[in-house]
Amino acid sequence: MMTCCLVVGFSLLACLSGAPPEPADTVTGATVDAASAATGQQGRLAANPRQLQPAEVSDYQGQSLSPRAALPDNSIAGPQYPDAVHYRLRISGLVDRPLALRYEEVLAFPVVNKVITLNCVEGWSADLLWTGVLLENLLQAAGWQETADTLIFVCLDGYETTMELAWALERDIILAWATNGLALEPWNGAPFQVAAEEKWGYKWAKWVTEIRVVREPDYRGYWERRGFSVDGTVGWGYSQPADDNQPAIRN
Ligand SMILES: Nc1nc2c(c(=O)[nH]1)N[C@H]1C(S)=C(S)[C@@H](COP(=O)(O)O)O[C@H]1N2
Ligand SMILES: [Mo]
Repeated sequence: MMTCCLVVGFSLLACLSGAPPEPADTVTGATVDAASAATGQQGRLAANPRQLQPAEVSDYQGQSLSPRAALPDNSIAGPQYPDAVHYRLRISGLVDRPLALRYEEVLAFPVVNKVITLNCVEGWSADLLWTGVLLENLLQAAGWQETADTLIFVCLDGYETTMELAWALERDIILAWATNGLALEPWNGAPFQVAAEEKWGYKWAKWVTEIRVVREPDYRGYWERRGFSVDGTVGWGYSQPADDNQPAIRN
């Protein structure tokens, strides 16, 4: 019954967006309030545009999850409030069809669920259930070009970070719209956060507004310019300059 609501919800969204209906995976026990997601509430993608669960889930398929509230907000400019009416996820650069997708158009892509650990270089980590869409599916829709090798994620707060295109494809990296069964909110990255599996937290771009498909493997985002590695793989050493005035350390 609940699964049924999800499928109906997604078909409805697919119709609204004009995209062909896609078979949706199941988010266990989820329901989707398609109407409020389509219109946005109070003109914003505000708190809980989609109430997926009556409450946050604390375990998923036998794996226990960290509470969302355990995540410290260490972002460069604090919560961001995307505008539901004007918000677009842009996919630009080395693509055949540049896209500007509305929130509900992104949600109409097939749903993927994964429990993933987020590790911040500050020394904390958290295991959450991440729900979203494959970057690969978004990139397919835009038709990425052979020459591309890097994705630059541009965010509402001016933050930027990158990911190797091959990594995004091989590791089935998702652009997440929910954690622990609840939609992302302005305090934790709404509408979308990159769940950058096996990469340090600074690679998990929040409040994403644009994915630039480029051939620029050495491009440095916000923290990369301040000395953190471009690759950002967890477990590899990272080095941070003593202050921002020092030249950035190369990978
Ligand atoms: N737009 C944006 N994304 C961002 C950041 C930021 O400041 N701005 N901080 C990064 C860092 S350093 C970390 S550790 C993670 C934290 O993600 P969380 O809020 O889901 O724990 O977000 C990353 N994504
Ligand atoms: Mo971080």
